[in-house]
Amino acid sequence: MLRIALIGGGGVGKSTLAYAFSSYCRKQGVSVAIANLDPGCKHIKYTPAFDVRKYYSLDKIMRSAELGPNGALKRIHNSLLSNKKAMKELGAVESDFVFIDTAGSLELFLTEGGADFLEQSADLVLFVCDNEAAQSEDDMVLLKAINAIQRLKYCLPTLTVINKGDLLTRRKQKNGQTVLGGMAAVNAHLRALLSEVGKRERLLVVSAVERRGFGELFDAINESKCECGDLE
Ligand SMILES: Nc1nc2c(ncn2[C@@H]2O[C@H](COP(=O)(O)OP(=O)(O)OP(=O)(O)O)[C@@H](O)[C@H]2O)c(=O)[nH]1
Ligand SMILES: [Mg+2]
Repeated sequence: MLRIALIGGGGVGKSTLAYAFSSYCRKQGVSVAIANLDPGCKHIKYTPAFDVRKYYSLDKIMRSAELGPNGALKRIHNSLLSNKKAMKELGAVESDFVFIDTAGSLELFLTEGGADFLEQSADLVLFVCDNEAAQSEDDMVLLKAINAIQRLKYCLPTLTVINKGDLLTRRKQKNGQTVLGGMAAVNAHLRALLSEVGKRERLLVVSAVERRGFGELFDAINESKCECGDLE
């Protein structure tokens, strides 16, 4: 069993990816379950094997504690770790792959109590961002840095997944000159990485809606198993 947390900013496509990629994995003969860890979500496309909304309501906590959505989310995550019933139910979800679909907040996991939750409940992290975060070569360096910070924070293997690959386009400079952007920037970055002997880093580009890049993502997850301590 491999427990895979999808984390990243709001609206980057974590839930859509969890839904679409799980059906791809099933076609590869892998059993999959998805846990919903977003207490504020209103619609989910998949049937969750665990749903945090059974235990917490973001709206209720916002009202009762007079907090905004981020504060309420933080409070729920802080309480979740000591909620034995919820953690037991989440821990009892069994499948080859268990995807943990989290709420859109990177700070929750980088600087708040969510990091402890991740370390206890996941073996591998998919850091999901979208086309907006992959517009230039500088963005690639930034993504690499964020990946490194995450590995430090969680002590978990982390794959960076650029979703909405279908929307990656070349960007233009203000003076009309075309600069390397979008998919071209990703490719240039990968070429530079490949030229460095011994580098194992990858940037995975997928499109959850067009279901592209899933083969590479599936392979990368399987290759991460060694790093996760799952050597079968
Ligand atoms: N073009 C495009 N749109 C996508 C893709 N994946 C998701 N979306 C759209 O992006 C929007 C947000 O998708 P979600 O899956 O809800 O994103 P999320 O990261 O789970 O959002 P939060 O849970 O609110 O943080 C939806 O309108 C999706 O249809 C993709 O690969 N390409
Ligand atoms: Mg979501």
